[in-house]
Amino acid sequence: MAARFTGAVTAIRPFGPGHINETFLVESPTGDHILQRVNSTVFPDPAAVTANILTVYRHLGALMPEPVATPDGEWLVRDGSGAWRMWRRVDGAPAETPTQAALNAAGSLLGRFHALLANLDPATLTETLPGFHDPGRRLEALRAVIAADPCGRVATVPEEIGAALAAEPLVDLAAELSARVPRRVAHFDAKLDNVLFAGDAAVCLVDFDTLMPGAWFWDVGDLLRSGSTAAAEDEPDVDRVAVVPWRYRALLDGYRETLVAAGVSELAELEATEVAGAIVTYEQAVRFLTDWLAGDVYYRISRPAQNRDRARAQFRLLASMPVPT
Ligand code: GN1
Ligand code: MG
Repeated sequence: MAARFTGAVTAIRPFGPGHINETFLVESPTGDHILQRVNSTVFPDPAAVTANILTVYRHLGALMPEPVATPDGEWLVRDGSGAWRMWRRVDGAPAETPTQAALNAAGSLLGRFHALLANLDPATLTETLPGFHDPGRRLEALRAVIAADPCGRVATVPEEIGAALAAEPLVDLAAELSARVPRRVAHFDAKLDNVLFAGDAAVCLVDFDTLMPGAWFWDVGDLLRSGSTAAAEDEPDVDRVAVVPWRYRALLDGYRETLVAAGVSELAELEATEVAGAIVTYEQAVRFLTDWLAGDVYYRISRPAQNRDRARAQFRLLASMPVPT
């Protein structure tokens, strides 16, 4: 498949830690490329996903890797196994142990990304995964799987289920904020792993499949969820999972300073950033817990009980997230 895009291929190998798509690094005489097979269970309309990406790429012309077409001008190639697309590889990598400067730069990059998207009409993008960021819908799905208990796993996570139900006020808070802020174009998977760095400089964002119309605070929340702790998303030792205040501040200050300087945001959007970390951490915890109870049907796992550990770690993180008083 890689050759359909690049012609000659010198090497190809699996690449990156994604939970959804399959990703490969392709070396070719024209440079390094990233090839991906879109998970069509998760993304039923890869053509609409691709159209969203091209709309945003043409608008920005920066801060994201360049999509690559086949010599015939196709952005998406289907074969028996799915739909494939390619990007030019960017010189950069996710941060292993980000410094304060790197986190500040990541926040600032997201602020710049949002600022540049402020004048792109969200109606030009398709809502490819309706209700993607919607903790109320996610909690309903959790309740349904608890009731059905298809794998007999409910008894393995009483504390996590309790935490999910106890934090339900965050559902209403998210709905209130969503109603108050403008509809924008957002990334919708703006975790720290999706920021590439060269040293402490944040070079670009990656993983644009979830680009959709929606509120910006979901992106800020995802960056805070993923970047405010040094613990892995699936850390089995939950005592190691907590928000590190300087990390949290560096991310949020970087974001807010850049966005405010650009003069494009509304007050309600800036206010929403203060609770976005808690909201997105909660939503993600509920999603991982749901998948554990459902039998690991959504998120790819590389070891048993990984989704249980992911859920546990996210609930522990939530407990140390700044929340409204
Ligand atoms: C998934 O594809 P990947 O691994 O970057 C998920 C995100 C979650 C993330 C958690 C389409 O992203 O919503 O935040 O895992 N993407 C989709 O790491 O569900
Ligand atoms: Mg993703």
